[in-house]
Amino acid sequence: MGVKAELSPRSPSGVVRFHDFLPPRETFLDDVLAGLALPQKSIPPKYFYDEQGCRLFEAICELPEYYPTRTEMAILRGCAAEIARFIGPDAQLIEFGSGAQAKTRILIEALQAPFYVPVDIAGETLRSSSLELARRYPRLNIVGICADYSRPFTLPEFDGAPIRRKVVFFPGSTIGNFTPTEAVAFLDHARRTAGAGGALIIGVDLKKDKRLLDAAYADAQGVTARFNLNLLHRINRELHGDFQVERFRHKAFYDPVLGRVEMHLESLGSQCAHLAGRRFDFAAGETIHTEISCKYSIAEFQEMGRLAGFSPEKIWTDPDLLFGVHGMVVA
Ligand code: AVI
Repeated sequence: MGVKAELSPRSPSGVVRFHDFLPPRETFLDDVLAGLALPQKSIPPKYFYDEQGCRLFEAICELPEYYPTRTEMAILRGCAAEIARFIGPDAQLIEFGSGAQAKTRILIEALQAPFYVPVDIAGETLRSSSLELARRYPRLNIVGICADYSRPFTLPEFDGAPIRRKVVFFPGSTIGNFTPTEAVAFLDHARRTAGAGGALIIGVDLKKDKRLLDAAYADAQGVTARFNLNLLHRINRELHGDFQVERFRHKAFYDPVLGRVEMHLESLGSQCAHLAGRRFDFAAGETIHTEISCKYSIAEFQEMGRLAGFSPEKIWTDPDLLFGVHGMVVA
C-alpha cells in the first residue's frame, strides 16, 4: 500500500495536501473472480466508479427520476444553519466518498469549518474538486485522502490546530449500498474515526412508494443502464475480460419486503465470458447482482446508529419525507 504526500502551501492559513492509500490493482481482479464464482454471481458496487462511472453517476444525480441528490441538497441548504449549530465551531469535517464535493460546500459555508478531509477512491476527482474548493475558500485547510473509505486509513495531523470535534460527513445515502449488517459495521468505523466527542452527519434515503423507486433506478433515458453496464466495459478495459456487453441488460427493482432496490446485469442469452484464464457460463436470464440500495425508516436507521455506539439526536427531512439527514453524536 503506497503512501504519497504532496504539500502545496496556498496561503498563510490554507494548505492542500494529498495522501494516497490505494489498494493494489489485483484486488479488483480478485473481487471480480470471487464474485463471479458465487451461485448468485455478483460484483461489489464500489467498482462502478472508474472515470467513466463517476461521470455517469454525476449524470444520474441530474436525472428527473433520481430524487435523492436534489432532495438532500435542498435539505442541507434549508437546514445548514441548524446543522452548523449542531456541529459547533472549529470542527474537522471528514467526508467519506467526497466525489464532486457539491454538498460539502453548503456545510463548509455554514460551518466555516477550517479543516476538511475528503476521502475518495477516485483520485482524479478528489484532486480536481479539492483544488477547486481550495480556490473558493482560501482559508480552508484541506488534506485529500485517496483511499477506500470503508477500510482503515490514517487521519492527517493539522499542526497546532485547535480542533474541537471531528465530524464524519457521509451524504448521498451511500450507506444504503451496504447490507444492514455491513452498514452497522461501517457506522462503527465512522464512530471510531470521529472518536470521543465526535459526530456524524449522514444522508439516508427513506422507504417509499415502489413506483417512485423503480423509476429512480431505471430511468427513461437509460443513464442508469449505462452506469450498470459500464462495470462490464471496465472489466474488459482494465482486466482484459471478453464480456459481450451488448448481450446483457440493466435490471433494477424495489423489493418492499427486503426494503431495498436491487440492480442486476441480466444475460440476454446463453453465453460465456473469459477472465484471467477462467471461463464463466451464463444461462439466458441469469444475472450478475451489482448493487443493493437499502431504504430505511427514520426509526430503523436510528436503531442502527445506536447499535454502532451513536446517540441519534437530530433528523432533518424534506416536506414529502423522501430523504433524511441524521445528526448523531458518539455516545
Ligand atoms: C451511490 N449510491 C447511493 C447510489 C444509490 O442510489 O444507491 C448509486 C446508484 N445506483 C443507481 N443509481 C444510483
